[in-house]
Amino acid sequence: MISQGNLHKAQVGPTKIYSHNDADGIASAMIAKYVLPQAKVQLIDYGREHDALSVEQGLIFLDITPPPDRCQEFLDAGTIVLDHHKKREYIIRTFVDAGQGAFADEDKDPGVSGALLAYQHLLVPLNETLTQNQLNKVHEFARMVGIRDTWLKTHPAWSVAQATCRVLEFMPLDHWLDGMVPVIDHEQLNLGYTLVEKRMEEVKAAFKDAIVFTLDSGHQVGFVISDYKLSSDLGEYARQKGIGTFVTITPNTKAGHLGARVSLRSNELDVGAIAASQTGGGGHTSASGFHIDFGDLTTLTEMINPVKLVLDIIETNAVIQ
Ligand SMILES: [Mn+2]
Repeated sequence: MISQGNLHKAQVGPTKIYSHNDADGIASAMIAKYVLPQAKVQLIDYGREHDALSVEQGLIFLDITPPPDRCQEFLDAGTIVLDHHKKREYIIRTFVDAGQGAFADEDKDPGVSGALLAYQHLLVPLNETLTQNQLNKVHEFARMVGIRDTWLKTHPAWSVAQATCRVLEFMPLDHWLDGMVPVIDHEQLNLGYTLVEKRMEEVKAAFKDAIVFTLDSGHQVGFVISDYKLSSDLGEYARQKGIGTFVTITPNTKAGHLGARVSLRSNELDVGAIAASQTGGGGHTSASGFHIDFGDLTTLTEMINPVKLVLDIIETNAVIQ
């Protein structure tokens, strides 16, 4: 829970929200900003930028946790953390225990993601203007985001949930943070459906280039070099083709370093544990990610095979779900 005192501080003080750079993070930020209109919002991914975040007063982390090795500094500075990433539970719990956060467990609270945590722990206690009817609509919106974010594939609202999240990721962030009631309208939802169809075409095209390995345990692992945004749908598509674990590698360069974002999806291996074995990595049992830094671009001398590197990491750390 967030204590009354800490809620009050967030409301009156200058506030900065760091929210995860995905649909759930965007929805979490929309919901939080509605009751904290003065807050500045920055979307963030795990990796070098996240590791280097500086501690200041008035921080709120949504759908993401502060860097693990400096979590005490953030705790001391009064940072609020609302997150549901199981591999970071031990960190989130320290904030919860201090009255500075909330956690949702993927097994005990299925469907509860950052968006619903922001609804329950920020919007509801701080709301002064929304009617019960409007609150219900925001709750429904957060619920849809949670269904997609926690991958409740068999839920009857799955396709609404998918379209909701696609349109959230598609429009620029500013569009969602303009002070309106944090929900999406019919037109936006329809655009979401179109985007879901388009995404499916991209997934099929990317999957054609997949390389598949069989581990000693007999589990199959597929790889593509592609946009990480396709990773969840690629994982699902691969599963339908009988490949239980799927890895999307997205090369990038940041601050002169060559690196790659690695996104893992599986219904066989605990990919959260695999990601957690890497610096800055984390996520859920079935969906996780980490970042690899290959080194300074100007001093790299060897050819890098990111697929081999990630395959080694998986083989070393593979645990069956
Ligand atoms: Mn989430």
